[in-house]
Amino acid sequence: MQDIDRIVQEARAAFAATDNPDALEQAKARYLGKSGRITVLLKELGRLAAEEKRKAGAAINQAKAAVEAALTGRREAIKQAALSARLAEEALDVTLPGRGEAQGGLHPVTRTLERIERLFASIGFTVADGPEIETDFYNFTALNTPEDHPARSMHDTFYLLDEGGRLAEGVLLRTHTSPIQARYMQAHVAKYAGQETMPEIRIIAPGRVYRVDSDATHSPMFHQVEGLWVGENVSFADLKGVIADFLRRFFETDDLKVRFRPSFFPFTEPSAEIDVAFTHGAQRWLEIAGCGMVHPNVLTHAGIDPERYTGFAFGFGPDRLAMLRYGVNDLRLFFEGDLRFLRQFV
Ligand code: 2NM
Repeated sequence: MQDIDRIVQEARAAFAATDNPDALEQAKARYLGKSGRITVLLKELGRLAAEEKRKAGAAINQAKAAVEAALTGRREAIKQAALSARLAEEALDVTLPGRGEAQGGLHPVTRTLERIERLFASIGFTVADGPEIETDFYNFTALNTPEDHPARSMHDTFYLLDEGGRLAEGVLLRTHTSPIQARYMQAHVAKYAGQETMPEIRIIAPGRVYRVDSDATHSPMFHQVEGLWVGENVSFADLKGVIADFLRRFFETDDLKVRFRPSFFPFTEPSAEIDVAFTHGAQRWLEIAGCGMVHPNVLTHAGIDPERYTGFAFGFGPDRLAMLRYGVNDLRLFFEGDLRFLRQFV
């Protein structure tokens, strides 16, 4: 009987020493399995006399029940320990503050574009757009730019490759937004074909443009806003009035000094650069846009009779305008996507 009590104690100790279900089942087999110590005792009962058998049998069954109880208890304890460990590991701190919703905002160049569009809309201009991958025809030919003009060189313009890696013929990334105006004029003429008079064209064309250029004041991608007003009796005086009025409203300076300096563009004649006077101590003239009277060849390409209609066009760099308005000295900052920079304008 001493033996039996010791076996029960050993079984309890063996179960207590396990810390996972597999080890526990192995320990169980050593006591209750086919050749486990309790099972062996039960098998040996047959050799005893009847009286002895009854007494020993009762004691062994009691011991077996005790071992089974210890086993069940340990199983439950291991299960609870595993659950507690998992609860601790996967604990959620519901008292942590939330991350909050990120506040979005418009890019400073977008805000500047919208401001320009709003100011021109107030004097009857609508917004037109067109593709960023342009044809050689709309980007250059329709705009009176000769075949040998430097703007057409690989050095200045991004050309495209076809699927075989060869230069794609006749297409490029637009180098200005003027092709929008060339397309618009052509479509306008088609729309009013056969009518006695063609309504005026008054559009601005904002968008991304691309040139092979990169430094503090040039980005390979930048923005332009071009404007076009075509009709009967549209003059250079109208051009000066519209531009000067726009700049005074844009910079919120009624006595802003604006200067038109003779220049050259293939698509306008005469042409001018537009300078604005800024005074930081001394006065400085800053070039802000180009403009001119639409060249007769450009009107003719669009199907407009240059003897009857005239027009003016101009082109601004909204990135430059945004730099001036917000006091930014490196253009590239606008296009690096650094939120620490961009957040300042929201
Ligand atoms: C500029 C300067 C001068 C311009 C010309 C045209 C078009 F299509 F009518 F011919 N669009 N934009 C133009 C004229 C653009 O940007 C500096």
